[in-house]
Amino acid sequence: MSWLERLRDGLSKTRQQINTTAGSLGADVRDVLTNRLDTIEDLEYALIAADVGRAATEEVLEDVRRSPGKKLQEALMDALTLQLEPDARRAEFRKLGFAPEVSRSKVAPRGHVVMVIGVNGVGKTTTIAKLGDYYIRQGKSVMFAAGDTFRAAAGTQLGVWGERLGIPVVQGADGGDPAAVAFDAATARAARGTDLLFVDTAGRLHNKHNLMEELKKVRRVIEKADPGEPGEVWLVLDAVTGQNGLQQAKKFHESTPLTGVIVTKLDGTAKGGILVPIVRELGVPIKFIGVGEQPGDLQPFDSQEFVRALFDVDIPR
Ligand SMILES: Nc1nc2c(ncn2[C@@H]2O[C@H](COP(=O)(O)OP(=O)(O)OP(=O)(O)O)[C@@H](O)[C@H]2O)c(=O)[nH]1
Ligand SMILES: [Mg+2]
Repeated sequence: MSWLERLRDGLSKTRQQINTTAGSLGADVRDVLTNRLDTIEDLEYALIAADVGRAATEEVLEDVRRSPGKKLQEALMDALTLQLEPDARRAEFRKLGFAPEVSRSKVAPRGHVVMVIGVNGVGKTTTIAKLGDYYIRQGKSVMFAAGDTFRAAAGTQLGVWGERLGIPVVQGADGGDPAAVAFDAATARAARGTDLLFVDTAGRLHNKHNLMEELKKVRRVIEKADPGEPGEVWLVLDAVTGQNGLQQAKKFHESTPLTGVIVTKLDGTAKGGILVPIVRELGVPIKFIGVGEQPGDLQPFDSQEFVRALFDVDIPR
């Protein structure tokens, strides 16, 4: 299965929820508004169940009502694509009444050091491996820092990936100070002139004060080792956690300001809509999405492609 098929497949549960209105998705919006208002109610329910969130759902329905000339599915897809745009663009395009053409772009990190953070088991370490694979293919030189000194096997896990991908890994002592590993790695990256350093961190709950302080410290020492870095702080979020994931993201963002979010495990959730409130309420862009356990299963995020996959509509290539 290609990653796109896996994404479509993964979003099928979310799609099924929206398809409570299946018979009506092909209908004209005008007809729905005059004869089948219950369809709008069904839609509202489905969007909320998919974790799109209240504010976004209201705007989506408003946009649909304002498009009597479109088919319901088309109006819905345009409105959802807009909800995945950053604030300024969203406001601008909602005024114009259509979705912007966005092309799946390469994600170029700002600076050289990317901190990768998140709660336990969301997929940080495997995502770092996939990112390494992605950027090597883009012709970049890459290093990893095994900054999870908490879980005994974590350094080995990243080490194995590093070996497989031919990416050097800066290791620390088990139980050692994660900030020390980050400092060594950031110093080594600057000295070697490597393009990108991805710093793995131990999984932590967003409500554990000490652990959040530890993240700030890791950030500070990277800055000390290499002023101006880290250029990026990416939060990895497991799509399966839905609204709880959104709460996590808010807490992490308060403690260590995020520059991007990576949503993993979109291959197994009915909560695909959670991407919408992440963009809206955090104002942080989604950089990549993960749809499986293989390296190629991590892909740069594209709002149109995502919405098309959600509705199982063919994507012109
Ligand atoms: N199905 C699926 N599984 C994934 C995806 N991304 C990661 N995983 C799996 O999730 C599990 C946990 O991945 P890790 O990378 O170890 O997660 P982590 O966040 O580093 O975990 P801790 O370091 O323990 O906090 C592994 O079995 C991964 O293969 C994804 O997009 N889809
Ligand atoms: Mg890990």
